[in-house]
Amino acid sequence: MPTACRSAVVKFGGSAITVKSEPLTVNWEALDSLSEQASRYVASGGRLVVVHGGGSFGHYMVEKLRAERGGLGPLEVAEVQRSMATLSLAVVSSLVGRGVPAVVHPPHTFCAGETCDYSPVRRDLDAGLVPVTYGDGVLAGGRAIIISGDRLAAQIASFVGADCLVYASDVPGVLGPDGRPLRSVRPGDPIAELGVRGSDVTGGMRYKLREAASSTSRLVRIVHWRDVLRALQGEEVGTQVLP
Ligand code: IP8
Repeated sequence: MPTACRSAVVKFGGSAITVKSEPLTVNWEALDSLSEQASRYVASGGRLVVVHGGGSFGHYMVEKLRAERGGLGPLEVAEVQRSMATLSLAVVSSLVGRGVPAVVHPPHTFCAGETCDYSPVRRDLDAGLVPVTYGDGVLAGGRAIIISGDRLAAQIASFVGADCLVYASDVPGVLGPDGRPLRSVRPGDPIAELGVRGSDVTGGMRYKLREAASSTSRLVRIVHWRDVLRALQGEEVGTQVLP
């Protein structure tokens, strides 16, 4: 199999791997498909880091706790972390079940506020493992900070020198104002304003584009979750994000 991307960071979007309208529900069809594609990529010699989003785990939990308790203190941060750790175990189980040596790196162990030290992720990647991390809640100075997986993915891609950064979504790419997927996009370009299904506490497509465009990877794409392997093989699927 030709591999255009020798090393890659793939973000499993929360919109893809969870059922956003159903609290705390994994979309196993999408997650297992992504794991299968990751497995084939790794078997072909690709170096891989997986980052996943919060979907109906992290986003739902943050919104619920804010509404019920008026804000996020230490106990609420612990509850957000527990919900994300639960989802990460589903991701790792799916990957390991397909022969991918996936290991979890909870971001609250290597991020102080929004400043993260990605050395443990690179160490495990260099050792031949597939590090898995995710958007999370961290406590900094008594205050909860929600770190987006979109940002972690872009920063890790730069830190480990990944050729490619691929965001897997539940839509076929970034949609233009006419509702059709764009072949390429820059952060300031006009795009469709999509209503959010379920909760989103970190910022939607414009935020994703800004973060994606900030990475040093030579190829950055936003694709439907079915098309991740094709993107890693160099096919022009989804939308290419330009700096
Ligand atoms: O879905 C959000 O991560 P994202 C994580 O990558 C939480 O933005 C805890 C809401």
